Amino acid sequence: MAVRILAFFTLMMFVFLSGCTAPPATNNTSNVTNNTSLDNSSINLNMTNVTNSTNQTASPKTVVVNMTSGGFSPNLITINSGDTVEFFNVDSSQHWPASNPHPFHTDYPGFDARAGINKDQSYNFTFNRTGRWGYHDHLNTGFGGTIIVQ
Ligand SMILES: [Cu+2]
Repeated sequence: MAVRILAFFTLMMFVFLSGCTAPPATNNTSNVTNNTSLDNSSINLNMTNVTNSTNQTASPKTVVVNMTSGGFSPNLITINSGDTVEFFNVDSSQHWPASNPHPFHTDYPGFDARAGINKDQSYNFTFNRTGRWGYHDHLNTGFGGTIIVQ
């Protein structure tokens, strides 16, 4: 009789202990699953950002600088390498954008309209070299500007 009571007691202890330990094991498993899915969404967001910044640098753009009776407007711009600047003459007088220094235009060889630009005409130049490029109006040397190429 004492053996049967002991056996019953032992059996009940086993059921009790296994009943206590089983639920936490299940919770741990679901926590691990949740953490994994959070990591995946973080990785996906980062990949989306990389794709967007690649697209922005891959498409060159054209930025307009007006040549007015009072000089270049705007006279300071920042562009990306590969972008084009369109110098558009809105003035009745001719203007001639060219790299500094006057009169040799040697800081950025090639950046030189080589002639006066008439009203409603433009001179386009594509900047492929990074740096801070000063320029002036070869016909009105008091007018100047800066193009930062990054
Ligand atoms: Cu000049």
